[in-house]
Amino acid sequence: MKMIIYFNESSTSSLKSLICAEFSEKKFEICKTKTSDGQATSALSPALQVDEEINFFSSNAACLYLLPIPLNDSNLLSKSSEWLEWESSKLSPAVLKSSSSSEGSNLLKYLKKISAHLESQNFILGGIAVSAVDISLWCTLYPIFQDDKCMQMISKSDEFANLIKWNERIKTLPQVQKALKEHPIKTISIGQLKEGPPSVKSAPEQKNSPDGSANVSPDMKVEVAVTEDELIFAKESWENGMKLLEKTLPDEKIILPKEGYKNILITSALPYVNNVPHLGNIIGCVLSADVFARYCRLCNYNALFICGTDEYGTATETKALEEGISPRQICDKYFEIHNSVYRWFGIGFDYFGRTTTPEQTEIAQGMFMSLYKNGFVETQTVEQLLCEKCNRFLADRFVEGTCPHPGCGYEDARGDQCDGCGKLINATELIKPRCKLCAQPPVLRNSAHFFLDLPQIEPLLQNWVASSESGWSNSAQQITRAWLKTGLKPRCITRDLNWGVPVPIEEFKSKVFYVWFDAPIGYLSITKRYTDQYEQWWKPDPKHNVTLYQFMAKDNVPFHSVVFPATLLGVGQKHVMVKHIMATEYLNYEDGKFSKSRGVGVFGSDAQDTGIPADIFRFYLLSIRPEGQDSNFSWVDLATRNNSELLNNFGNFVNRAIVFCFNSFNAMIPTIQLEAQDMNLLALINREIKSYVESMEVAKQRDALKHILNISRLGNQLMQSQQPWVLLKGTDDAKARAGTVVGLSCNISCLIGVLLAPFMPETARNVLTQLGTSLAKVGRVNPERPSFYLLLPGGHKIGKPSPLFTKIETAKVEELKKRFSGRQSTSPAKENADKLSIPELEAKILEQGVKVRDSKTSGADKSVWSPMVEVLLGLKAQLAQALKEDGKGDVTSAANTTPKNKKGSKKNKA
Ligand code: B3M
Ligand code: ZN
Repeated sequence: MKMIIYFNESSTSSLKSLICAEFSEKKFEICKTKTSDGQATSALSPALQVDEEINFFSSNAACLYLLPIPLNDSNLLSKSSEWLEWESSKLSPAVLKSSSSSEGSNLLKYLKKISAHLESQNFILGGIAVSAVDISLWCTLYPIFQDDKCMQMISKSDEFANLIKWNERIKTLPQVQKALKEHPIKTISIGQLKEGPPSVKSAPEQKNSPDGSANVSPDMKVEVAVTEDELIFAKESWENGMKLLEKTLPDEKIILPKEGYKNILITSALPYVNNVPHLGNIIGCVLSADVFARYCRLCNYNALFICGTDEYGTATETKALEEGISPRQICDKYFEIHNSVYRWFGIGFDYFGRTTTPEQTEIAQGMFMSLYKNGFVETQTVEQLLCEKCNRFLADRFVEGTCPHPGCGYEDARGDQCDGCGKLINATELIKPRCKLCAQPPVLRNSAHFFLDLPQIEPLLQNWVASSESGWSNSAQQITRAWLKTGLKPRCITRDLNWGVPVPIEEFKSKVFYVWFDAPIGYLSITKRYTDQYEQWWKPDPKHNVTLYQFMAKDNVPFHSVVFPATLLGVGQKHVMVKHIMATEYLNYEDGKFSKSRGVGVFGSDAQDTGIPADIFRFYLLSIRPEGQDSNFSWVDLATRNNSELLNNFGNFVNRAIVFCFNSFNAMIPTIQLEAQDMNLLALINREIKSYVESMEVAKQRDALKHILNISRLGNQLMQSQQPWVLLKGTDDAKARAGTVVGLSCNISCLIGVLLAPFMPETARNVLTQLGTSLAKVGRVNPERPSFYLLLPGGHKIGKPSPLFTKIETAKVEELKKRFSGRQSTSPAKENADKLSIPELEAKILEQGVKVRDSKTSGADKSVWSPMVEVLLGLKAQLAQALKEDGKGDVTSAANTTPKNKKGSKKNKA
């Protein structure tokens, strides 16, 4: 048998095979892989070669070959592979990081882990003898054991006592002594041992140099150390990665679950139609869900992304009254607004529907009937306020009166809350209550309602939560636990309203379901509008293994984690249950709250009117996505990130790569011949891709974005250290090297284009088009094996370069800040555009009154004239408001007409 150990005196992994070879007592030769000038002869020689044909590229594999674990102990075998895996994926990178960055790594944590593990045993795997695992770990830690400062530091703490003893034990073994004596190792020096975040440090903010290039000093080489395993993996992936991808999913008109694929169902909370969404709403659900859906498509997951407007309930009725149109008209109007806003933001729903459909009625009623039959609903009588004049039960916010709280006495308290003292109110306790619409005093009436019997479903629910919550975002888990801790009470699921899904029980037929009972059913009914095969997604065949991801803001969590799941469990038809609740915190606007009424913040089509592209908004919103805590939108920050991260880092790199290829290589990707240092770069890029995938899988989209930007930083460093512009003027070899650098840079640009596609779809398309390719051709990520592979081979023809981003100037920032800072700065013409004058309102009221009377006298059904009445009431409310603003109103409580109001009204008249 002939054994060759490839030895590199500055690599602790060579030491591993050397020591293990001493233990094996076999004969071996040494082949040095570094020449005297310190250059590696080959970045990729094996660690060990046996009989000229078996190559062990990984040093851990070589150790196991030389110093085998007894094969009959499967427990020991699996433990040893766990440890070795940990050594190469965690420990070794942490040691290297401590040597190459001042930022600290997880190393201390790992040392503690090993030390604690050695508490009751002499060696890592127990037993009386040293194993390949001990040697592997020990060699990796060798630089630390050699470093006096490090040793001083760790010997101060008892936590490392076992580790120090273990070091002594191994260091003094004769085989170890012999190996070290004959082939001493040059160790890297370890910086200060301290803990830090595990990702690559981002480069300092870059400024433009005169030639427009990022200002990275030329000697700043890409020389962060990587492990040998990472190099092997990088080479293998670069060459074969493209082939490793399975076939791309066929593009089908209707997406249904497919056997053999990951079937992913994605929903975004269904926005109410009573408002125009603001940037906080957009990042909270639709945009986050869109990024996830687009990521799934990159990964070749079979994903369906569903959303739509939530159209029933008091909120819609109130809005209708406010605007003087019918609830149906409100829904139609706001559905269009939401739809067009999302279209502008590039939200790629597979289907965007709405809840006021026959499908919704059918499914909601069906689910209710199942609950009813299964005994999970009960009736209770509730005291409610009825306005006899308006012939309607009054929702809390439709009643006003005097605050019942002692010492307050505020006369304009609302049925849910008093604006005078801020306390919550029970509508039935208001003193001198009056109907908000007609000012008549309402009467108390009993009304029977259905309640969902949550206490009865609770045991099932608790079980389900316990088995599912691990896939939920942190806040979703906390909110749910808080809900469950207090124990569940029955919840009322019906209302005395017109605008909703009718309750399908004879005695209740004038009532509708509470909006939160039917809203989540909207997910199903909207899917049914998309395909009548919708049950394949919502009541999936187990063989399809459908996984449900739901995106929402944190206030929606209890309905998705408790109430709706309880409904589904009560229905008992094996519906798919949510696996991942992805909840966001809130987004503030310039350190305050978004407020439509005060005109603060960016709403609806405002973003479009700024002239800033949708992708820039997407990028910015995603980079401040409120994941762990509330975050803040600021124009200055948006401009800064646009100008530094997009324009200067990413845009600059991609543009330089493409321009070089276009001008100096005839728009053709040059031949790429990677050198050892390029392999190092590939390995570093792979780390970023791996982190990107890990973050994206759990919707940590902010983090994922950072990893993409780290890749373009690495790209800039490549350009800056290799200077292809200088190489191009040199020898043939230098020119070939320039080709490699440019070809590699174009490939990195292409990779960034792909990874960025979920975040900035238009920009991605632009980058890929300039590179003469498309998402359909190269847009794939392999989540099983996240790595960089050759995307654009030598000879590939690229398109024309053009800059990706434009600078946002300070003046623009100032203008935008002003424009959206409050009502006074919005254009007055626009403000009043949809407000009618008093005479206009009076005329409309007359006209509408005639319509109602005609309709009633013609014997039309209530369902026909009641919406007309709503419109009439709304117009009246508007008139009352207008009169009040004009100072003419017969204001019920004169005391509340403050001087400020009067002043305001004078100004209005002027
Ligand atoms: N419409 C609340 C909201 O827009 C509600 C969500 C329903 S999700 C089923 O915040
Ligand atoms: Zn009334």
